[in-house]
This record gives sequence, C-alpha cells and structure tokens, in this order.
Amino acid sequence: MANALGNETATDFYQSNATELQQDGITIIPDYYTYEQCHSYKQLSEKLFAERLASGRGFNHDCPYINSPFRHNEKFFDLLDNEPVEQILGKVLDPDFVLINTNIINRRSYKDLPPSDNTGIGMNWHTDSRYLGGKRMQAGLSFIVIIMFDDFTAHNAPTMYVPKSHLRYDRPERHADYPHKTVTGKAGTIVIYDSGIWHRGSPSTPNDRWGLFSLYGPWFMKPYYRFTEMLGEDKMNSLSPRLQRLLHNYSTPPINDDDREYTITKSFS
Ligand SMILES: O=C(O)CCC(=O)C(=O)O
Repeated sequence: MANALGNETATDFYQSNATELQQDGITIIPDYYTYEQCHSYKQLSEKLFAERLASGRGFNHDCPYINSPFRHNEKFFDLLDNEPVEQILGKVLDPDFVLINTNIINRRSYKDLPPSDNTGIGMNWHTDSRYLGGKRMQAGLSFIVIIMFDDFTAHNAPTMYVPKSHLRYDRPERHADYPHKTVTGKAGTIVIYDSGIWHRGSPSTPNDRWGLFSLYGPWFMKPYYRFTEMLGEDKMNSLSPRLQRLLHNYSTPPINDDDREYTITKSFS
C-alpha cells in the first residue's frame, strides 16, 4: 500500500515505531485522527455514558468506562482497525493478531454520580500482561493501544508509566511511588505500549480525559468476551475481513476434529 512517501510500503513506514515499541516499550503516532473525528467520538462516548447511567448502570466516580463500545454504536468498530496498529502489531506480534478487550475511559472525577460498587480500572500501578508461577510473561506478549479523544495533558490525569519496565519480570507494588513519565498528546494521537509496562492512570481531576483503550494479543490468546455471540453470527460475518480477524472469527477452535483440526481458518500472514 502506498503511503505519504509514495515509494515505500506502509509496512516500511511504521518500522521505526515497531522497533521503538520493542526497545522502549512504547511508541507514539501523533495526529492520526482529526480534531473533528475525536470530537465526534467524544460526543458519542458522552451520549453512551448518559444512556447507560439513565438505565441504572453504576460507574466508578473517578474513571467511568464502557466495555466493548462497538456493541452500543457501530462507529467504534472503525477505531479498532487502523493502519498504524495493523502494521506495527503485525510486525511485533504477527499478522493474525486479535483484539482481547476494548473500552472507552473518561479518567475524570464525577462527584455527583449515584453510589456504585464499581472499583474502577487502572487506578494503581499494574501491568496488563499475564503471570505464571508469580513471574510475568516476557515483553511482547500483548499491547495496549490508546486513541486520545481529548488532549492528554498534565491537567487531566494522563497515563503514567515506568520507562523500560516492560523488560522486568516482577510485579509493581500497587501503591508505590515510582519514577515515571506521563503519556501526553493532542486528541487524535495513537499510543501503543507493551502490556507488560508498569502503568496507571494519574489521579482523576474535574477535567475530561476521554480515550479508547484496547488490548491486542496473539491469535491464541483468549478475548475477555465472546464477540461472535455478543454480535450475532450474521453481524460478525458482515464485517470486513480484518475486523472479523480482530474479533476472533478466524481463530475460534473447531467443535471437534471431524469439523477441522486447526484453529486458524483464514490467515493474514
Ligand atoms: O486510564 C489510564 O490512564 C490507564 C488505564 C489502565 O491502566 C487500564 O485500563 O488498565
């Protein structure tokens, strides 16, 4: 596919991001979405939040979030499948990689929300990698992608991370005070980081900080939800091949070996 340089493939175009992601555990693609697109997604998110609140759904007062937003509005499908993510994760994972989970988060304090027992997400130091025998899996297992709908600044609870911590194998202490950097950028910025990097949201402020946070991993990793049943087979089969792949429609195990003996039914490798 041609890109801005005209003489390179998109694959080459994002090579430096892939290298940076592996070395530093994080890479940033500024200005990918326009201000208008971000504004429109922020409005959709606010509408969804208001609707779910009105239907009695409880939200954490310091970071309301909505899982699988494409379930409520199909426009969110478009954000899951974008060229930088496809190219970069296609290199650092492999081209059959999938979506594990996605949610919109507004890390903002809402003092007037009704009481809720929702404990929130990402409020303390953690990783989104996996642990076996108390030891974290190696770097490169899975990746978080942030799409900023608002500018992320020092004044609206930017994500914090500990540089190079994707190369460690221990767990962060949830409430420790680690030397860290913050993830700031303009609305429309895409940030990709290794799920093993130690990270957390900054303490919430009264200011909005809407964004989409998605976890992607290799085709053999379980999703948080059964997307085909969530959407229905007809809807799933009507999506683009790339979205179907991301939503595990080409990597669901067969019912038995009379059906087939392999898991992947359509490979993008
Ligand atoms: O909202 C943030 O800045 C961090 C979110 C997070 O760490 C998570 O969802 O796991």
